[in-house]
This record gives sequence, structure tokens and C-alpha cells, in this order.
Amino acid sequence: MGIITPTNKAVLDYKGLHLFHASLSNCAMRVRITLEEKKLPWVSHHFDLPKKEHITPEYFGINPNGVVPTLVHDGVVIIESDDIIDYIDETFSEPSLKPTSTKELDKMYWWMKSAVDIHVKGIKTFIYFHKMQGKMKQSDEQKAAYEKLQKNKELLSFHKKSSGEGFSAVDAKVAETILDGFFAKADAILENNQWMIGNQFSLADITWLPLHFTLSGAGYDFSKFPAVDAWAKRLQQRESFKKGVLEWCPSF
Ligand SMILES: N[C@@H](CCC(=O)N[C@@H](CS)C(=O)NCC(=O)O)C(=O)O
Repeated sequence: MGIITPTNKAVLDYKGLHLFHASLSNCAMRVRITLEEKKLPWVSHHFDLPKKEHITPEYFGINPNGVVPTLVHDGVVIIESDDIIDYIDETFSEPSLKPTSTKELDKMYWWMKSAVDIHVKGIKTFIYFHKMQGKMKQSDEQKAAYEKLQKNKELLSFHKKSSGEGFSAVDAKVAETILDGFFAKADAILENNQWMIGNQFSLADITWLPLHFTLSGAGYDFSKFPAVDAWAKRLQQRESFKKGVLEWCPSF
């Protein structure tokens, strides 16, 4: 999606970098890490997701899916975490967080897009079942407000299920199988490489690192993928992880 035209025109006057985010959102962690890697100052607009602070007409007027993150840069509104971190890297070139060869760039984008593609069916379902079940439930009033605002069918049915019968062990197993497929592939790469792509820390690492952090907290067993685990432990030493993740969410 990338750059959008918001219906809430108030943000068009924002100057500098403004991030709408949540401490425990893995998608927002990607953006905070990228901002820290670039050492960019930014203004925080924080939501408590379990309190449903993001479910307001004002916020849906900024992000039509009503999810975090959203970046506003000098009045330009960007949604979708993969597009946001790409926008930051394109706009603020130093240090570059992308490989230069076309082949490696294609691989990097494949990993970034894959994480976004499996967000609801894989990541969100696994985390909600193992960690959030009950905590993110909407009250009848919140449910009515949400169903009026939300136009995205995948998110509507996800939250309907989450607030209704909840996710089943079968749903969680399907999610785990999806995740296993991607982490097995990453493990094979990281057995012989320091980074996910080529010889450089890139947006692919930034995209997947928060998944290791949050999925571990939700009980996903990374001992199956020791090279992924070792890669995550190395990246967690970076200042950008400490500031962009741990300062907001010391443990998941
Ligand atoms: N594809 C979106 C997914 C964003 C998303 O689902 N964010 C979650 C937190 S990681 C959220 O805002 N959840 C609250 C909700 O679904 O109401 C992205 O990559 O930015």
C-alpha cells in the first residue's frame, strides 16, 4: 500500500517524523528499529492495543485498516510496516539498509513481503492463541464500533473470531506449520551466513527479528532452528534493538 491519502486531514500539517505505534506490536518494532538504525528523531503517538485506544474514527481516518504502525513524514502518510521501513531507507539513505545487487534486493523484498503476507494467518493467530486469547477480546460496545469502522474483511473476520469462539488448537497448529516453513528456510540460510541476505544487515533482518522476539514470548520453540536463534541473539546486541524494542517492550 505504502503512501496513502488520509481522510483525517489533521496529519497533513505534521512536521518531521511521527509514528503511530504500540509497544508490543511486532510490526511497529520494525519501524522503531529502522528509525534507530538511522538515528532519526521521531514523535511518538502511542496506543495501548488491549485497551483498544486505536479504534477511533480519527485513527481509521489515518490508517484505513485501523492497525499500527503508521508513519507520517512532513504530512506524507505511509502504512504497512514493510513499505514504511522501505520508505525510511529510501528517504534517509545513511546507513543503507539494502543490498545493491538486484538478485539480493529481490530476496530481501521476498522476505519482507512474506512476513506481511503471513501476518494474520501465521503470526497473529499463533500469538493470539498462545498469549493474547482473552486479552484482546472486544466488549459488545467495542465490537459494534469496530465493525462500523473496519472495512478490511480479513481483519474483520479475525477479530470476530478472536472476540467470539476464539482460536482453536487446530488454528494454532496451522499457524505454527506456516511459521515452521519460513523459519526452516531462514535457518538453512543463517547456518552459513551472518545475515538473511548477502553480507549486509538489511531490512529483511529488521523485518524478521521482532518475530523471533514476540513469537518466543508466545512460546514458539526456536530450539528447532538454532541458526535463527543464534542470529537473533547477535542482533539483540544492537543499540537499535535495545532502543527500538526493549525500551518499549522489555519482555513480551
Ligand atoms: N500488514 C500490517 C499489519 C499491521 C498489524 O496487524 N498491526 C497489529 C499489531 S502488530 C495491530 O495493529 N493490531 C491491532 C488490531 O488488529 O486491532 C503491517 O505490516 O503494518
